Amino acid sequence: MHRELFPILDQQVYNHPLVYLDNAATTQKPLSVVETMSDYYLHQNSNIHRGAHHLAEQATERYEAVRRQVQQFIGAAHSHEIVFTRGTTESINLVAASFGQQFLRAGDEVVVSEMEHHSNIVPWQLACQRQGARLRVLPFDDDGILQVDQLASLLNEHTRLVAVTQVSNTLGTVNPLQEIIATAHQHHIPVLVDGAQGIAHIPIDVQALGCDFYCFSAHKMYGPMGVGVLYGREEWLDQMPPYQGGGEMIKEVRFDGTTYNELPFKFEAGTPAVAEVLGLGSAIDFMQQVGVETIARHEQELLAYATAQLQQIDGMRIFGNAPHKTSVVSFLVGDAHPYDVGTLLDKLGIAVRTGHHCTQPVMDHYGIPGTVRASFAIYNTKEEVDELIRALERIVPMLG
Ligand code: C6P
Repeated sequence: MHRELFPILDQQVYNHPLVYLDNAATTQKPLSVVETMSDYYLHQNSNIHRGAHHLAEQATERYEAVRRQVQQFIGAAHSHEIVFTRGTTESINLVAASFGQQFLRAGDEVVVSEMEHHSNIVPWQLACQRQGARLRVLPFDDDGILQVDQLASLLNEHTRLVAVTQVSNTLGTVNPLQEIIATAHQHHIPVLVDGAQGIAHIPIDVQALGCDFYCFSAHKMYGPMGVGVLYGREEWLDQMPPYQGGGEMIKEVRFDGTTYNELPFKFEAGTPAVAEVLGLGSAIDFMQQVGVETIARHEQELLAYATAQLQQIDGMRIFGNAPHKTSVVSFLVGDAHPYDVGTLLDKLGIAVRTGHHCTQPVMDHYGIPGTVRASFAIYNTKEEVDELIRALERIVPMLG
């Protein structure tokens, strides 16, 4: 669907039509997003929030309009709860550093899950090391289902935060956020949700969910690289110290003491990625025009179709068999190394990701070095799934 809006898809790779199945790494961008960004540079480029001139005013207004657009898109109560960052990774690092400095003390605990991306593990390890706290891990079972019934037993009076992914980028599992958040909140513990793999596939309402923080990247939802969002509830963001110092985040700077700007500017030091923020706004327009439910329905069809076909291949092992998944299939075939499978697929024009997908604990769970991962977006077709299957049938015998 809507392939005509994505000119990049219309090309040959090694004399084969490109089949782009690496959407969990990054989606392609519709023309409207690219044009919004080039239009900004061609007609409006200027620094925001400071210039007293026409271009600066226009750029500031457009930048702030996207903040309100994001607020509505994810159902936040206030636009000042939307902080623009470089992406999910920076959003999580911001919370780990700032919340960690304010609320983590020696002997405290942070809970993450076994299926987290490294971006939702390492920042917490660093924060714990700095503060003398420790990380506790909620496991998943062999189908890739989080053992949420064990969460309560991990929580105690030392737990300061639960950080969990909405969707596993490797297994595709959609986690029961409502249950996780309810359990944590019963213990008065805030929850950070890594929405990197959720935002493009599931309608989000952060107030209905009740999460305290929600993080995502524009580039996984048809938007540009280099920009993302941290949503944080006002009551938390207000109490958290600045993450970075610099222009924009201050109220008064004196050598005998500096005061900080109000939300969200306290967390937006320096010149932001204005064109990228406008591109994010355009990506939200695209998703809303198509409809998040329509995107999800189409992807679910591709997921079911691909899973059924893959299962027909001799020696196929699919990792991640939760009943509720997004459009991600991770697999291994026979003894073939995932890297070899990926390389040969590439020679046939098929782009997949191979390796540990920045989730080494998931690989350790299964005792494997990595997987081959195919992931689908709105513009993928059943014919492309057929191409993948045909290619696998050709190359698997070659790899013994
Ligand atoms: N996963 C993938 O191929 P950034 O790089 O900041 O935009 O997103 C990091 C990130 C955080 N959490 C999850 C669940 C993710 O999937 C990702 C990015 C990509 O799976 C690149 S490693």
